[in-house]
Amino acid sequence: MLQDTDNPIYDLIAKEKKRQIEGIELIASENYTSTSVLQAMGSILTNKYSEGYPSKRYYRGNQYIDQIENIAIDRAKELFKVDHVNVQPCSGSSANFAVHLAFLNVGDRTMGMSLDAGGHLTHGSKVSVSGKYFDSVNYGVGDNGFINYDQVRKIALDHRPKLIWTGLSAYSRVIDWKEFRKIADEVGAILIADIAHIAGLIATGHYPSPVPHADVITTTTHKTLRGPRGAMIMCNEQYAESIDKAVFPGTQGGPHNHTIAAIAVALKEASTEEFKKYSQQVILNAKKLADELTKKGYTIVSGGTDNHLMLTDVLKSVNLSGKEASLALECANITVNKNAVPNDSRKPWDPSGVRIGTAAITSRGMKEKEMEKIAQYIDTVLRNSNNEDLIKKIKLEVKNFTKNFLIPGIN
Ligand code: DSN
Repeated sequence: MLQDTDNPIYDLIAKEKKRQIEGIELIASENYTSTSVLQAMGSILTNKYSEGYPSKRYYRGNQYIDQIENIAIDRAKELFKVDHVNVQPCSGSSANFAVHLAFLNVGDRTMGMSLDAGGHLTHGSKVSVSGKYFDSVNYGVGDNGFINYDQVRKIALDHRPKLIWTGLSAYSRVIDWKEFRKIADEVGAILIADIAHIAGLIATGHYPSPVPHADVITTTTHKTLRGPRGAMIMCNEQYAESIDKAVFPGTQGGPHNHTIAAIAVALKEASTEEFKKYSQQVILNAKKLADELTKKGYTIVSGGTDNHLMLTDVLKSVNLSGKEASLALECANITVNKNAVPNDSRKPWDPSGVRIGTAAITSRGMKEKEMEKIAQYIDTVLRNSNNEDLIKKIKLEVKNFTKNFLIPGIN
């Protein structure tokens, strides 16, 4: 047993478990998986190599692995109503890299939402391979924090990219996939929707689906979808071969079979009525939390949220940088990440905002009433960030508060 063979690692896992239990987890990209997902993830499937795809493997002995991968694929097709699914990308970043490889040559032009506007590093940021190997141009959001589709169109027409990326990491509003489709058609671009953050909300019909507007859809599986850390690429039959080749052998070797099995389990869970209700509550909670923070004088980018997250300009609200605010909150067992806000004048390492999400706390069964309490904790901490005694008191309150909410897969 791990406890006997490697006590330092066992001990640190136990400490991390305690941290998860005793804290309010507001990182928008995190969630708690079920015991079943954890069981599949921690299984002997990790022992097997299976380069290739079901019935087309380079190694023998894949009779069961093939069946598992096919189940994952079929469940994803059914849930998202897509033609083709590749469940092998190890992460969202590798999925997005594979998409670039499938359609572009080095130096070709790609266009995506800038990081500070709520896009993702892999949508063409200059510090990522997506902006280093490819000629990337960015669009942002208007002064009101919403995507301005006229501006997106103008940038697309001026630069005529081969790929247009939509999707979000910190954009809290509904994306008009249809309008992006029109823009992509006007410039002859392939349209990619990265739904990593909102996959669970889309699967349950609580956020518009990019199907059939996007040509290719990428997603991680561990955020609102509540599965293991992994990713998928979904596309029309027309692009299936290019996508599969770009994943393997283009960018990866043997797939993580334990993860693929856990993705299959999560996809089954995501098709239940219970998960549908959970997803709806995630959004209700986010709206409530945004309202409560607004009432307390916080600036929420775009004035609210349509999904599971919000971006709070803490510099404007309480004169703390994102780094200072996230550190103060961590001292009270409340976890958020510092985040740039649109047109941020500060550097990403210490930006003006924090991003707050409700997917994880909703998995613990928290509802609107608890959002009022959490907004109160956040406000007290941020307005008294130098008062160590008060922060210690809030930390104790948070510990007691979280005791009432069990964590799937842990308690
Ligand atoms: N790191 C993830 C997030 O927090 O949104 C995306 O890569």
